[in-house]
Amino acid sequence: MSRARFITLEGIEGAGKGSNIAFIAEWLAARGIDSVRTREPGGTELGEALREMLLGFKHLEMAADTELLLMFAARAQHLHEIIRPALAAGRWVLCDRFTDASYAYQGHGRQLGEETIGALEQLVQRGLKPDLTLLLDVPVELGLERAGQRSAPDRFEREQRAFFERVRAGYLVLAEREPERIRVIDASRPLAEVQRAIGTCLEEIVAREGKG
Ligand code: Z5A
Repeated sequence: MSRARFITLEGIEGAGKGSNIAFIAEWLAARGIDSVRTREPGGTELGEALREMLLGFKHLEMAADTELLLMFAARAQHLHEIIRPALAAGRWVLCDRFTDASYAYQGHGRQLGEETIGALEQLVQRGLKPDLTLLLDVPVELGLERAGQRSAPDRFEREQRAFFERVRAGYLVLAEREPERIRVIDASRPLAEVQRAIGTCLEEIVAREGKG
């Protein structure tokens, strides 16, 4: 059996992660590749409970460190219950956000720095990283406009524009550092064009997959 791959989608709010994850699952299914679709924070019962705390309005005084630790607590459970078992069973994992979001939002947005995130990443992931990360990049104004049309704001979406500019810039720094893994896709284009670009990245990873 060839090794299952771990694919993550990243980007600021409204970049189109939710709109494209179903497309990716269908694209893979059409090529006989079974996948599991999941998200962070969340993906497990415990993780979804943490998600409610993180995104809801009940804990407005939440400290940035607390936020970061809750993200990684949800991630530890997610890896244990969903991600590692699926990969071990040969199922590809498609995840709407993962640790790059912690670097971008907590490391850059909240300005906690990358070192702390790196230490938690090491502790919780023990070397496991996504094989491919699709960074859907849009200008902040467009992302927020799209997200605003979709749903009521969550705790993050109440942040000032400067916060999202730091998050976006943080993502681009990560992509520059790991260009092989993190592929930047201009998601300000029409959906069909975005999906063509995603398809090209998927073709590459499937071809690589064939080589083991
Ligand atoms: N977070 C964190 O801080 N640290 C972490 O470690 C993790 C997460 C893991 C989770 O929210 C929050 O947690 C997130 C970061 C933080 N902050 N917030 N908020 P989430 O990921 O569940 O929610 P989100 O990022 O806000 O998702 P979203 O707003 O739903 O964005 P999206 O999934 O990328 O976009 P979408 O729903 O697919 O699209 C939005 C709208 O735009 C929709 O109406 C689409 O039809 C439309 N759309 C999408 N693509 C296009 C194109 N190409 N053209 C035109 N219209 C489009």
